[in-house]
Amino acid sequence: MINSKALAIILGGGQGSRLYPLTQERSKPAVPIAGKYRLVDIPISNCINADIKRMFVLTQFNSASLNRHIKDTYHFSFFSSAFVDVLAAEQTPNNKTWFQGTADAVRQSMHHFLRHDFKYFLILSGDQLYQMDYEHLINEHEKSKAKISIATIPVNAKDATEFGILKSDDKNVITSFIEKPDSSLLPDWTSDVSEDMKKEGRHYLASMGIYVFNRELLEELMKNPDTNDFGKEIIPQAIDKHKTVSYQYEGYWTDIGNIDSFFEANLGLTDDIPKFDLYDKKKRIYTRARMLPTTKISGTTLNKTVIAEGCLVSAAKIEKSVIGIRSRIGNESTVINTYMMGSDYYESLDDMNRKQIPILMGIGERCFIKNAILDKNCRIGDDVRINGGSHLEEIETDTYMVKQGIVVIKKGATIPKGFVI
Ligand code: ADQ
Ligand code: ADP
Repeated sequence: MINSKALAIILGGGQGSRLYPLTQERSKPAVPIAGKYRLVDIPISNCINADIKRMFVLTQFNSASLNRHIKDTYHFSFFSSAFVDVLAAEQTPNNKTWFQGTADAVRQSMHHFLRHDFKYFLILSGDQLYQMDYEHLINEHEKSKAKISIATIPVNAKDATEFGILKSDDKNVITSFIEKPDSSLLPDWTSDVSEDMKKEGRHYLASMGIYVFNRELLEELMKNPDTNDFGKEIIPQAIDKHKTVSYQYEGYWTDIGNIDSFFEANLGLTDDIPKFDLYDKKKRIYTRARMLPTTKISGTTLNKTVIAEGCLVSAAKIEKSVIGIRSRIGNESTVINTYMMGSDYYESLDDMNRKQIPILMGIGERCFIKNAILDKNCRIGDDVRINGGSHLEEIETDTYMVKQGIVVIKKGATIPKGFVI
């Protein structure tokens, strides 16, 4: 089945500076999450689950890993019109700059979209963890006879300053909107939310950055070259002129825009009942099928840990951690509160035996790793001690960075034997 009404546009990221250094060598949608997926798999899977199977991913720069991932993962039938296309900012004779913002990214790519037959643009953010039924969203949009729908969620005062905040009338028509209000303005922006939300102190209705636009309207709005951003310009300017409704959602949703929220979202998968459910039969999250062997574990005490396929683990203890594909963790090592992304390939036994590789990929022996993110293909030597936390100063070296107390080891970095962070 394919939903012929909607075309999905996934905003794959600006420069990704808040997720740096994970975005040093790849575009944001390609950042690995949950041990085996990539960020872009979330909105793409939500679309597939809603039969919306024509998608464009807009990204600020083209990365080989993003293109390879999409090409190798999303094979649709030869006879279907389904596709996932990556559009990176292009330099053309008329346009010499990168995308100036989310609306500019859509504007610059408009000619690619308009070749297709559809009624609604479904504009999605590429850096959020949630499972939403977009088919229901589109149906509600149609029923409301609105020209724009915005998915919304109640948030607390602390988070409200990070989002677009809105107010709606009793028919869910949005009457006012303010992008990222200063905390001093918040008292004027509360909404009448459900009792459950009130109990959690979530009194403000935030835009989730998920929009449905009628095709003709977005086409018209994009003709104004002075608007670069949906949150800052398009939405606040549109609500008075075009019927815009709120589609309220109360399920799990998190914006994983920075290292701290990225870390929390990943480690959240180790909770007894994770808020983001990867084990749901209907709302499946897709990723590349890799045909990896099973994971082998010897002598390790495991607690609240998620381990992907193809790992070789002989650590002493792993606790509250997400261990990604092909990870190798040596004897007597301890890993706590850590997201290890894993490796892109295995080193052969021959290479290891001939000692041609001084420090093997993965974590060596007798290491202690806590509060860290290890990007792919890292080589952590024996007896390394990484103890992340707020006591550490923010610094950056060639091989690692400390951000918000979390130690991020860069992709492919080698941390020498006995090194202490
Ligand atoms: P932000 O998340 O701050 O607020 P923005 O930085 O515009 O908005 O990002 C929205 C999405 O677009 C993200 O996925 C981002 O990576 C991507 N993006 C940003 N610049 C881009 C560019 N130049 N090219 C391609 N993609 C780009 C928005 C809304 C708020 C709302 C929050 C919800 O403006 O009103 O509350 O989303 O998260
Ligand atoms: P993922 O499982 O994360 O999608 P891939 O299996 O696509 O990763 O591998 C990522 C990259 O690593 C690919 O470009 C692949 O060719 C590369 N790769 C595989 N084996 C090796 C190797 N022995 N040395 C260097 N790169 C390799």
